[in-house]
Amino acid sequence: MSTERTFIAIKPDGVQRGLVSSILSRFESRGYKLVGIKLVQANESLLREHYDDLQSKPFFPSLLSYMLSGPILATVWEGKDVVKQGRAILGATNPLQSAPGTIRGDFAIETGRNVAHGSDSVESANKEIALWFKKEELVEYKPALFGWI
Ligand code: RTP
Repeated sequence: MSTERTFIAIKPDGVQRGLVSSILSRFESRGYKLVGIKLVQANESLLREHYDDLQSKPFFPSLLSYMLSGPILATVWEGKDVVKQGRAILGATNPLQSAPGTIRGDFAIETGRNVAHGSDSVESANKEIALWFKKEELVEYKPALFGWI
């Protein structure tokens, strides 16, 4: 793999509110390349592993039931600085602090229903991609028109 990758998930509220295409288009139009995508009904063990560092937090049980409440759209994006830029495109975790123009700043009003997730470092991205995707579910390709990405 020559360029950086990140894991972006559209959470159950994002899927159920019909925000999938609006959220994906922000990454596409920024210039990032989609290399993996699938709809997943997560189970508790997957989510406990994904949110391993949050298991002792008081909000963890409600986070778990939120993330189990419906399918999640799991995606992997590739491109320059995509981990940091992905977080910027998402906006702050708490929608009160997310700037308008970001995904959370435009679509969310509660931390506990903040429509999407993005990896917070290259290390977490690699861990999360390996957790949510099998190697063969990620597609290597060179976009015909945008070889510069
Ligand atoms: P995410 O993993 O979803 O991208 O969020 P994040 O890194 O911006 O924030 P993190 O602190 O890792 O929290 C993960 C998710 O847990 C829920 N949360 N609820 N009620 C609360 O105080 C609270 N704090 C966090 C949010 O859904 C948050 O995105």
